[in-house]
Amino acid sequence: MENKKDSTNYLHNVLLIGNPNVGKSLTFNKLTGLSATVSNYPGTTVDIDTGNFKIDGETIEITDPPGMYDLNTITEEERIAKLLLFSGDYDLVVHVIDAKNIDKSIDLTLQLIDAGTDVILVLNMIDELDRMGAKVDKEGLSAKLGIPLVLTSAANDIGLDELKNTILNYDDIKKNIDSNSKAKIVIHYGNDLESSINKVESKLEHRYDEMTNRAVAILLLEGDKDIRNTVKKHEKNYADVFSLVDSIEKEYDDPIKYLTKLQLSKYALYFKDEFTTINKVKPQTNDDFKEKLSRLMIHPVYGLIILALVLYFGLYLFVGVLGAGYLVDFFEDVIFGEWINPFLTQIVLAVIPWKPIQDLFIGSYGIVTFGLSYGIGIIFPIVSLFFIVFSILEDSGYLPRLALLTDNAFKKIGLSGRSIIPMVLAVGCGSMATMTTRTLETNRERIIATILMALTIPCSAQLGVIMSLLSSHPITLWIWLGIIIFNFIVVGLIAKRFVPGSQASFFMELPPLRVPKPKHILKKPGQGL
Ligand SMILES: Nc1nc2c(ncn2[C@@H]2O[C@H](COP(=O)(O)OP(=O)(O)OP(=O)(O)O)[C@@H](O)[C@H]2O)c(=O)[nH]1
Ligand SMILES: [Mg+2]
Repeated sequence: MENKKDSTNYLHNVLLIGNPNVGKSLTFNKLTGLSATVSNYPGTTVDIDTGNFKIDGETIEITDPPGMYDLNTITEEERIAKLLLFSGDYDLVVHVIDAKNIDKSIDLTLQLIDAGTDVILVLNMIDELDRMGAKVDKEGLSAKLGIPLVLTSAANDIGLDELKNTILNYDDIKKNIDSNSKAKIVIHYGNDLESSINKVESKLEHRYDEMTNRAVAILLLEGDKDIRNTVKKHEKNYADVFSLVDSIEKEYDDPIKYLTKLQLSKYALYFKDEFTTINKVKPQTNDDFKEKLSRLMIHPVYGLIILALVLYFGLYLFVGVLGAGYLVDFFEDVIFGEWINPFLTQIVLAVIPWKPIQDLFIGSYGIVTFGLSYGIGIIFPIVSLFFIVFSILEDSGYLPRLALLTDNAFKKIGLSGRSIIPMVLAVGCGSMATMTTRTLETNRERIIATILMALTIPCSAQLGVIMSLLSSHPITLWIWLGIIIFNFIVVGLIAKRFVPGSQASFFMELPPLRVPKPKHILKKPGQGL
């Protein structure tokens, strides 16, 4: 393995990849000490985070892109990860998968192995597998795949040192596996597809260094547009290659992408059956309860009742009454009114002899007595409590269920349920939420969602001001909420009418419901403020 990135400061440039919501960002944070956003819904990371860690005097650079399901990507943010993978800038890939869903994710590991990529497989969330009572045959799986394998629980700091060591000593560990494993898996897509792949591969004249020519041929046959661009750059006779690919595609009744996926899923099931005991364990009672609650959350009637309860307890009672009422009073009247303001007023009067300059700091419009007491005394408690509710919603896995519940209503304004996530995030911070519209499937949905966020949804700072103004008359809060909803519907209907494009479909994997960790919840207000 050679280090392909120009920079020589790093022993390895590691790319973390894997399905959305498997714990890549949490692993990244634990390895680097940084704080990339972590949430329990697919599509949290929409940009590329880079950091590094030191081990045995070596520095290792690590990159955390958005999640992707497959090398054949659908959304823009999935494409980011794929393009990094294609860039050849990384000499080592760490593929993180959810240990419970090995059969749904290991096909990407197989694609990577088949593409000649240096890859370490990480089975994360091993705590949840343990709780199910299931086991993984770590050595057997590693030997069969022919790659290093680490079992981790990023949330509980398990396996992270082993992961660091495996990255550091990748070459030796890999050599060892190669010399010991006898029956390493070789991907075979069936005779017809293999002969088609060979035909395309033999037409390629360039030697691709970011992946094998076989992988390039497979991606071409699967109709990947990005690989076409790469091939166009490197092959003089790219037109012949493309026409060969097009003619082969016509020989098949089904899209080749579907056929290769089908074959890979068979391998994936084999790995799950052969190297784990997941199929042999019974679901836990705790899981039964979560399953029932999950079903209620997406039920058209009970789901709305749960939503009303979440709004009432989370937003109205916790943020509105406790935050905007009691806490703001306490901060304003006691902390600033009785302690800070009188104390600072005394200091200013003693130190500054001129009234105009004194007025700059104290009095009705002073920076301290007005600016600070309103900024900190009012906004801080409301926004902090808001972010606590927010992170409970994010970490529990409620948001994707809300997305499913609201899908039908959202379709009426040209969106899909998926857009509820940027909408809810917009209440936290509009600009951050605009970034997450990247996870939406169509351009039209992205535009409509952005228009709605910009025109109708108040951000947390505005919310703080409005709540503090209106909380003494709760009825006005409900009127205000009604106006926001009215605006939302009207702007949505107008946007649907005028933004061109087709209706977005809805697909979202439901992550398991989890009790959020207090440590994560308390971290979020800090990131949000
Ligand atoms: N129980 C458990 N939960 C975990 C573990 N690792 C991550 N999580 C939780 O899984 C959820 C997803 O974690 P993220 O780190 O945001 O996942 P990601 O892969 O970066 O997701 P995207 O950015 O959407 O691609 C969060 O709620 C984490 O707290 C783990 O080892 N065990
Ligand atoms: Mg992430």
